[in-house]
Amino acid sequence: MTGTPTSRERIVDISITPVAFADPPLLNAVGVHEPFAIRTIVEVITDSGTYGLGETYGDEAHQARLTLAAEALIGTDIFDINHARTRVDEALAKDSSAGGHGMSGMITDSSTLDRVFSPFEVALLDLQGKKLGLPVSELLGGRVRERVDFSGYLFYKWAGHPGHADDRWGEALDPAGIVRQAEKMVSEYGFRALKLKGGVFAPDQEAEAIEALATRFPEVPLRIDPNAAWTVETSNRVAERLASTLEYLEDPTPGITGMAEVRSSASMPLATNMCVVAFAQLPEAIAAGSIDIILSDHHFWGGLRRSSMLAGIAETFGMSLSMHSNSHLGISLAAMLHLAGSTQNIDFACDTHWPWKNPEDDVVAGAPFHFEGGSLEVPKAPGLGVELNRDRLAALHQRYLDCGIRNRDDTGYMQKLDPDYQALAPRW
Ligand code: GKR
Ligand code: MG
Repeated sequence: MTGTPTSRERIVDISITPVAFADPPLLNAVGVHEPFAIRTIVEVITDSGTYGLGETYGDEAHQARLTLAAEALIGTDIFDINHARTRVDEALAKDSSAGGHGMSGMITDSSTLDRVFSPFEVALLDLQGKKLGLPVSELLGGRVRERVDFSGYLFYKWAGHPGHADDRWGEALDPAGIVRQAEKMVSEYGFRALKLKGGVFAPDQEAEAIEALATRFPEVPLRIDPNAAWTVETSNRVAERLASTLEYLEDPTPGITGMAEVRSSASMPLATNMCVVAFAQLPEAIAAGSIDIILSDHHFWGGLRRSSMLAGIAETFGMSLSMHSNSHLGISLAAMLHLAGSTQNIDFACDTHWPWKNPEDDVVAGAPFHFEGGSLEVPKAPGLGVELNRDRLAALHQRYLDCGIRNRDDTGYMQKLDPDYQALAPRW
């Protein structure tokens, strides 16, 4: 017996809207976050008048590629994701520009096609879910968990942007400051895992911060991520010092070979969102034995279905998965929840920058996310389960126009304040 065929639904319009939202002065291995983080909101509209949403980086070169892709996607059936990807691939063949990775120089090897196609794929899944009355998690094979655990993402930071009032988090420039920040994050969000963004101060000071966290939160799994700021020797030394303290060590040193060297002597698992960020890098990294854990990220792994494919590859080769994040808004968070909610081998609490933005700075309607015990529920409404608030979209777009930031540039911002600053990898 066959079912009733549904009518086809095709893309008639796509809008690409850059937005900006306030971001605190978070320090990392390449500098410091600028006063505003930039993102792009992708809205795909069909001939039935329905819209699907995606969210991605805001850098100018990336936006130009999104526009090329959007033009190529007009007329595509919302269920024809494979064909849509081919169209975007063909459209990008006309592009010879460089840059636009959205990562301030930290991660530049991701696949351009996967990075550009991702928000369209998410929007198509949102549309499919709306048409079928099913949440995206069910289009990805069904939920394996109803709630997704997140880690509290700790950053060294200044009290406020230079020349501006202190933000609500205050200063964290030493172990005591990091512990204070962790206490606030745990009390507000209930996180049951903590990650420290390192690569800012000398490795021993950062190791001391991890030890202070371990003393204050003895039951909480801890991670540190210096974004490849350490040499192999330094990484080995810190790994030995923190052998009994870390759940995993994230990107201590640059490159597939360097990571393999550290992994051969470190006792804890090694994770990456830097040396393996594209399918093409997997064979070499697996052969070299560089990593135990891949931090997946649908924004650069080609969307949600390709991230599910990555999960299958990780399972096949005995690697675990966790999830990477950058400064993001609610559309990205919803997509992350559907992915993590339907991926069996997400074995660790996922990263999110969510606490670092003001709650009212978003483009989604209402306040759909409620942390309990550091976890969020996977949305159950059709599609992504979030709707656009057009007033807020317009306001954040206006802020983008006003703020003058056109590419994420943590190093350039730091150099305005400290002209001698250099982003070095490795630095120690
Ligand atoms: O937001 O400064 C930051 C982070 O350093 C981010 O850009 C990284 O991509 O969180 C990320 C990571 O895990 O490497
Ligand atoms: Mg990382």
